[in-house]
Amino acid sequence: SYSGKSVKRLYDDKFVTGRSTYVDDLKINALYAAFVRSNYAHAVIKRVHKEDALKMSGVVTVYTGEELNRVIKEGIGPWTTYIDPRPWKIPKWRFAQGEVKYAGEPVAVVLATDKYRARDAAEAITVDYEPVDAVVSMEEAKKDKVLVHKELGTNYGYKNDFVAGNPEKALESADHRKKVEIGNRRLIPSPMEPRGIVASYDGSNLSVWYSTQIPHFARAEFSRIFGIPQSRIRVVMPDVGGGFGSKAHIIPEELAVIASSMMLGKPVRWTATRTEEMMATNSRHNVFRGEIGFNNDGTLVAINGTLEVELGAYLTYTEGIQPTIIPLMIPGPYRVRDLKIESRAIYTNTIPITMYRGASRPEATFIIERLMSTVADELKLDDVTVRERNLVREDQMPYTNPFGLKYDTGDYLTLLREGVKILEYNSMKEWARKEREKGKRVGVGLAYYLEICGFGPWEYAETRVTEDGGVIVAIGGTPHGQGTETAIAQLVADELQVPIERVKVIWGDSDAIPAGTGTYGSRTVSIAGSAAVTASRQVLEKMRRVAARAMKADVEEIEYKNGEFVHKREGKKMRWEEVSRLGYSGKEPGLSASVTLEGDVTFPYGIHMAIVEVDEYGMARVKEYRAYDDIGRVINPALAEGQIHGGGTQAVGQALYELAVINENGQLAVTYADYYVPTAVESPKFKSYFAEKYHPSPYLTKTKGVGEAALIVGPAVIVRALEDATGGKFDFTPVIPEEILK
Ligand code: MCN
Ligand code: MO
Repeated sequence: SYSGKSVKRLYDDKFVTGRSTYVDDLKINALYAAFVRSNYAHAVIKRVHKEDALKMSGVVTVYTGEELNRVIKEGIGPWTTYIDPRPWKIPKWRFAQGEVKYAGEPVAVVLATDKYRARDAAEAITVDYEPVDAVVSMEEAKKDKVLVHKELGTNYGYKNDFVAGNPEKALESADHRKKVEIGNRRLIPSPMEPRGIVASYDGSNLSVWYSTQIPHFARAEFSRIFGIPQSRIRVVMPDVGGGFGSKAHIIPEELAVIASSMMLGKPVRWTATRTEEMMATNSRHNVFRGEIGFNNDGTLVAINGTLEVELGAYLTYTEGIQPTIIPLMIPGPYRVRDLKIESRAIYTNTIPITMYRGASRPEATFIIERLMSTVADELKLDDVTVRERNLVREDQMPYTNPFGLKYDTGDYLTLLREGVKILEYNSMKEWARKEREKGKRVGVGLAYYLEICGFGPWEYAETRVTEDGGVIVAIGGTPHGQGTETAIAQLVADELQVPIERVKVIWGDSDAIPAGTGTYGSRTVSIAGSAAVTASRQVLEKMRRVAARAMKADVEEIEYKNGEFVHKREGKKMRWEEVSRLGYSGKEPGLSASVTLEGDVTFPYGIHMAIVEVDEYGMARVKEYRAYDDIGRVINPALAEGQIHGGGTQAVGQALYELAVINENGQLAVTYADYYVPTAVESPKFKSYFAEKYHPSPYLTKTKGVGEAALIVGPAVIVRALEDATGGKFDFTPVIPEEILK
């Protein structure tokens, strides 16, 4: 069988030889779009001077919000798959018209015959602005003195209290109380391929080639926004150079490209420059302030605090999940049941914030793991002991957390104990202590995580057997770097007992795959994989029927094994290829089956450890990163490990290097010269292990997700190791050299 083995990624030849096709590589005779952007965080647009640009050679036209919004009928909405819009205050978000709300917001789009002409012309456009009061920090925005959106009457987009038990009483009776402040500062998503889109409206149908994680959702949204039926929209996702969540929402630039194509009746394209990519979306700014109560034995008994999540100027599709999922997951794998989290989301005149790198789970994990370490420090207990005393016990499983989430399967305590051994935590800790005695600044830290992932509500898959016995599997999931397609081919090849070379997995074209939800929340191998296995079973049933008819037998008499349909009574046999050819004889119902499979969340967990070294300039390096995870059944260990490596490297960035500075004028004040995304040079040496005695998810595949594991727990792990190395206390990411040296 293929599952459980490190089968090589199936479609990588083109990537390693530079023949892949990203949106920008598509050869389409299209006009190029370039954007004029606001330097002001908040201003009234008085006049856009298009005249000079329009005279330039190759320039076809210039549009502003007045023209574009005639076509962009509806605003960008919340992600109603996961967000209940009712507690929200949501401003209408279309292309800027009359007013800009953040520095970097597009004000006009130039359409020209090539990208250089388009960009030159965009530079030739001047805009008369009348600056108005802006509010560029959460602290200011909370006062509600200056409003980002007057019509909302407040900067609070969301207010909701998550209460369980009686936190006040639990605080009163706890042996100790302690005030805490924990948070993450702003990040910039930096996918290898920046955003890109080509839109072609031919008078009746709209085709969009799009660097996205959510082609079908995008189709539905384009349909709603532009008033075109979904059947007349095709969204194609070519090769996508990563996203980590940041390509699961739609931005006004992309709507402008589509609107321009509709108005001109010509294909229009745009690929973000790196600078534009930085201004298109930011991510992850939040602070938790509150108080905890804990007892002498190290048990955490109460959490009471306020969570503030910055939204930027608008509510992106995906950011809306943050103020609900973060509180729900703050209890993590621990037994604490008396909590109050006042959850708030706040608009500011800054670049809109989106989910990225495991949205909500890294924040919740950072908060609860910092709390565990705080308890350890206060009581002079070690990190492992404190976690041992707080973890949910196996006999409590399935465990319903204080906010009602049902943790499916796991044995958290056993994994902790095994992990401490496998990762050699105690000996590494001792080694680091000795190194420090010699004057080196090295430290070892660990953290535990429980992740919610594998999100439903459903996913689509179709299995089709071709005339010659090949297998095409169409999935609604949309791998964009993970390699999930290879794992799904493994699952299907096992289910059908055919060589994997025969199986092709396709995705990301809404005309070829009628439905889909997308790839995010580490859901794809579980939900799309289970859908593909289900569809494959159904096709196999059809083939048994075909074989039965051909061999004049009852279906029950036909057994399928290793590519042969056997008539159990008579011993007659038919080969897979014969049956598939018969399936196309014109007398049979065809050899395909499609399913939309319902699914639910699942909860992987694990313990990770890091070894950090700090130099005399306060530059910290993660030398080693070790992980021990229970992700249910592992379909492809190499792919799963690869995810730990990628996630762990990004955790290094978030913990130590990546800080998106917004200046007092609300402008992004970093470039990639000082916004430091870790490369291979900064990535640690990895050791990654998966629990052999795993706890399966309820999915057919028995899998839980791993796509975000290391970036969910990594920041807490690395910060803890940094504390060990320096003796400092750090509650905000990233911990930059200035703070380390303090
Ligand atoms: N896998 C496995 N066994 C399991 C679970 C997973 O072998 N029990 C393998 C899968 O086959 C797949 C990979 O691990 O190759 C991740 O699978 P899964 O956890 O199901 O996650 P998804 O396929 O749904 O991918 C989404 C996840 C998310 S949410 C982010 S964010 C992220 C991540 O994947 N973005 C990525 N990893 C990324 N990797 C790359 N290269 N690029 C991104 O944008
Ligand atoms: Mo994600």
